[in-house]
Amino acid sequence: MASTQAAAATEQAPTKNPTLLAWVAKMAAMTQPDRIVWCDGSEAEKQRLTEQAVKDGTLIPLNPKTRPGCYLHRSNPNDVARVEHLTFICTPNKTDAGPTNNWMEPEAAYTKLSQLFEGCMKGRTMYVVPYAMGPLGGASTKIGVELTDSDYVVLNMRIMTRMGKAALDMLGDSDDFNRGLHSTGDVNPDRRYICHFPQDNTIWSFGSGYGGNVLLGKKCLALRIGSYLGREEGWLAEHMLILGVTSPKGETTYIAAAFPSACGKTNFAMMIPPKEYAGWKIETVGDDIAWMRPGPDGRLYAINPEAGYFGVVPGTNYKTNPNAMETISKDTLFTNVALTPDGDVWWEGKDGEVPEELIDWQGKPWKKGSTEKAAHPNSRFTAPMSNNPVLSAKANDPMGVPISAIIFGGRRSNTVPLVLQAFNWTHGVFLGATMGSETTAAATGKVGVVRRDPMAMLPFCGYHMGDYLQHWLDMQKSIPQLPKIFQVNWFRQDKNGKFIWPGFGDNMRVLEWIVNRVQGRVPTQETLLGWVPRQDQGLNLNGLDLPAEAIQEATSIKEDEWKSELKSQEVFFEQLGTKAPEALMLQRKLLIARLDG
Ligand code: GTP
Ligand code: SPV
Ligand code: MN
Repeated sequence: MASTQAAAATEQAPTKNPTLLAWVAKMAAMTQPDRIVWCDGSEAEKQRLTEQAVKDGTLIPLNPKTRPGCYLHRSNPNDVARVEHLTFICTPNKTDAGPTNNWMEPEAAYTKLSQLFEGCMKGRTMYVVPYAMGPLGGASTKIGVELTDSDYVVLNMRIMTRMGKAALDMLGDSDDFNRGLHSTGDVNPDRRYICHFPQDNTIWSFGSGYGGNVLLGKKCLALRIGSYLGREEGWLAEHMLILGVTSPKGETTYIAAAFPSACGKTNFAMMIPPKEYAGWKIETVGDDIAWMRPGPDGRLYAINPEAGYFGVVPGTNYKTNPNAMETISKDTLFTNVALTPDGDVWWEGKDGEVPEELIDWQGKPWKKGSTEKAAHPNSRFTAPMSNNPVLSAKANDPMGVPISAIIFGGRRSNTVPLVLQAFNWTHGVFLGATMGSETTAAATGKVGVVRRDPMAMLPFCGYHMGDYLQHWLDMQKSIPQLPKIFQVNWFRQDKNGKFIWPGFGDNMRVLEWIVNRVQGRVPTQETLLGWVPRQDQGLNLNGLDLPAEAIQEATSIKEDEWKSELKSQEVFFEQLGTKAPEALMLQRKLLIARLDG
């Protein structure tokens, strides 16, 4: 049986790459699929897979008049988000994975997972999915091959990456590709593992069919393995959106921003400025991941390694994010949203009336007024970036875009002010390193608990967090024209638990201040924490219907809150032990001295 599979892997293969063929044959011998299908990324293949997915119940076709080319997928209710407690970094030494990652010894992990993968594809098809992370042919672009028994994964990878023949052609005979193996298995959370082997450029994922656990190019390769490679090779793999903001004068500034999962990257990257900003334009380069490296002119250049968006659905509407609404109007896969009687999709926070009756995300009847959510809070859309009305032409540029500012932003109901600018790069790294954020539905576990999420990378850093922060500090030496660093918080709440700042399009007001600071146009006010907008010549609040006290509250810095914040930061730094970078400890001391002084 095994040798037949090995032979089949080679016979039908559209490549002669010996390393790839040998690896596919070896994985097939272990998993024993009935069939091996090499994916070419063609339209015909998409149609064939879609028809089959509809037939086997994986996809439900939506109304072709209201949602042309769109489908609904319902995942297993036990499998609706990333599983951080089942995600492992498998390095020979435990210290290399660091205190913020789960660790398994590589041989032990291979042995354990081999037992699960052994024969798991019997009666099933193994798809061989070659894909590129980054524009085809780009110097920063990386190739991966994902072997999977899920047609849903193939259809998603087709949207999220440059998938198929083109990626295989780019690989040629090279052995430099990420080896990804995935099986949905029996979707049993007790037999679910997402294992990364940075030294082998390998990812094994078993027992899930959901998003970040299984679309291996995304969090697993582009962030966990990517961050590991970035440290070795002198670049940064980050959980960041990338946008271009063009002023009425035609000056474009590129900005990268790290917000934790479900904290506003997609929304910020596609924002439409308010009407007071006639002539300003925002264009999206990326909405989730940035790979950044020093360019020949001394600036830091960023590419978006992805080709699509796997975005949060709830809360998306024509007021908050019209560009996302356009993006998901066609050729989109919806996961875990509700179904309307006329074959459209619905979610909490969608425009219009709440429908009287729906089929909820689990396929059960749902009535208006129900206390249960109709769509899962982490329901997602998968849409090609080419659907985005404000897609930047640079999204396909292998060189990427020069970054002038980096923003760090968490979800904090208190403590962190609307915006501030770091005093310098080291202080900016300190702001990123000490980021806290309230947990969201993007990962399983309790929602709304503040945790340290340095640079929004806590779940995605593929090596020791202390080394990662040191790498950020070290990058200063290789970037002569450093981006300026900022911190923002859209999520501060009033006494009644309501967001104070209107957010979404109005975030343009903060963005304009950042652009003006970067271009050296506005004066600023120094505070204990950093530079903030001045009362005069500060934020443009024209047309904003917000009382002065609210602005005051959103931007306030309260010393008692900062004293407890510093305690929480201390716990985090203690966790890093001797790997807590000295420069950051000094930043901490300076801040304490300022607060105590
Ligand atoms: P991942 O894809 O998980 O990495 O998330 P993301 O950072 O791209 O988050 P996204 O933009 O999808 O936003 C997540 C949630 O935050 C949605 O429910 C949004 O409606 C909400 N949100 C985004 N921006 C703002 C904002 O400026 N203010 C408020 N109050 N909510 C926002
Ligand atoms: C995130 O959780 O940050 C995401 C969604 O972008 S997932 O791909 O599922 O990780
Ligand atoms: Mn993300």
